[in-house]
Amino acid sequence: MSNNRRDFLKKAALAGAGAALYHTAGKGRAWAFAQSPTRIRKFVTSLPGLGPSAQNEIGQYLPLATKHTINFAGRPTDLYNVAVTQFSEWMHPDLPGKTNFFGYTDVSTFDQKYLAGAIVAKRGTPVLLAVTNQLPERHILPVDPTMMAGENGLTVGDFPTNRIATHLHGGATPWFSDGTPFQWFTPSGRHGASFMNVPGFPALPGTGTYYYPNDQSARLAWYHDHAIGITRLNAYAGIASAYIITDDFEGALVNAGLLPDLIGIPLIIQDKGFVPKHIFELDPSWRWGDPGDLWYPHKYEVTTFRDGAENPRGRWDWGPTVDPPSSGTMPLPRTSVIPEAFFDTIVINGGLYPKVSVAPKRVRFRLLNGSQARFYHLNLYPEAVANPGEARVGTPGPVMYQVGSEGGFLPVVAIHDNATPIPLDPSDPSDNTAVADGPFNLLLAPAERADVVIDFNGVPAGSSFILYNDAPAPFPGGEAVNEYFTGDPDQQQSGGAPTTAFGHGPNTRTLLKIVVGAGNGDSVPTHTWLAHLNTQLRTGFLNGSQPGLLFHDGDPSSPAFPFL
Ligand SMILES: [Cu+2]
Repeated sequence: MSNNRRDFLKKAALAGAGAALYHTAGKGRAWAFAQSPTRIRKFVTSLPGLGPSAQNEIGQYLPLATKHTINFAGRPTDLYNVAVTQFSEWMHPDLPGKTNFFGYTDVSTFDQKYLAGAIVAKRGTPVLLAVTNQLPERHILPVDPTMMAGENGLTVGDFPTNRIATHLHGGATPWFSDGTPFQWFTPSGRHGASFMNVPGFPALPGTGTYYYPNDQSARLAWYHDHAIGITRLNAYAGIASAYIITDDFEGALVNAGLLPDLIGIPLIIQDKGFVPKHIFELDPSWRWGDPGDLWYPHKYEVTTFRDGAENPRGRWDWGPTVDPPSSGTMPLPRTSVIPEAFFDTIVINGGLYPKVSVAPKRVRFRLLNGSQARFYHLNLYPEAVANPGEARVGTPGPVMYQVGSEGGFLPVVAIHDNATPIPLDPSDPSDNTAVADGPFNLLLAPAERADVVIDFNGVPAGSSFILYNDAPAPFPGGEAVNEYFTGDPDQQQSGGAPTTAFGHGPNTRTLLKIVVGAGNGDSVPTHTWLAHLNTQLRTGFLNGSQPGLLFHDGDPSSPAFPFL
């Protein structure tokens, strides 16, 4: 342990004691909830891109995994070797320290970065992925030891916390490679009941091997951890990366000029909380990361105590005090899981409130909602000239043409014209409830993807836009304590954050700033492009670019998509 850290812990312990006294005195200051530092400037660092050539001002980028071509099971196969390790990274110049993560890293480059290990796969060419577990014994986040984790009542506390299981989200994968919760393994090779390496591709204890046939159409998938009882923590800690499947249909669209490029700009959108310097004033029982590290809820703050008294800082209903009460509730553990976690700081590709420059043409973005629970309802608005960093809400920005989703290419382009704010349910006077059926602009639930071409043709150089989220959290019935925006009400007395200062986080609305540069636009006008693209998407769809979707129960007389 470094002197600095020991010093910090000592000071922290004192601060914690002080806060606890304050709490006892009834002044209401201490509870087990914290907000990220309030002086993080928005839109000062650039969006981390794919590969070292796309790094931002503070060295952030998304490293690709290294491909080795081998012959396996009689077929050319792409082999990737990654490790899961602990590392730290500067995420923003205004954070009080580096952030500790768990995450994938390519074994040959050992380039440890947040969301590293991106894989670009080709339809029909299988991928063999070998994952070596090099995690330390201690988890960087609060682990609830009482969660179910095995047979006969075994819980998380009965097992090591450095268990991993790699799941390809969106992959059509054989069972032994699906990385389901009981397929976990530890660095020493201890493993869950259904762990199994790829037949014919064994590995030493502490490594798991996975076989992905890639017998599916082009799309953005992602791989992330899925170990029983700690999936929420491992994925939030960073054990996740992109897995892009390309195919010939997509390549032909690129060659025909109907897609700007094969990969596009990834936008992996997540919400995170970062430990502030004064963590022990906010959250005296916090005993995990240092300032700058990831924060995670660890205490189940009940809305109503057992004696019926309301908890003004409560966040979650509790079995014994709901109506009707549930029976068999166990005592709340000291370090507890909570139903779903929302955080106050938006991170895209690991960048906090990043900015990105684009040419005045059609630009392809690959969106993934990599958040645990937060939905995003997205509109693109012009940046307010008089209020830099804020959006001119209600003024539509360049149209977003959605060409694909987590299911691959759509049969027809979905047009999001940025003229549809979240529809609010008038029966909730607090304006925190969305109409669940829409209409929506672009709505992304957790783990959903959107393949979007934004049309910047004709936009004057120097124009800037804000990708703006107005989805309640939870969705559709939200709570104000989970929403952060400039000038929001001070909610410190109800377990929330102070007012967000202009130009700074926390903010869950202004996600990304897009600045349009100078240059030539596309030679094909957008209405012509759209007509041609729609023809190709429809033809590709009907020709089986998406096998298995065309007919109900395989019956050709019953088309699933009569509108085609
Ligand atoms: Cu998943």
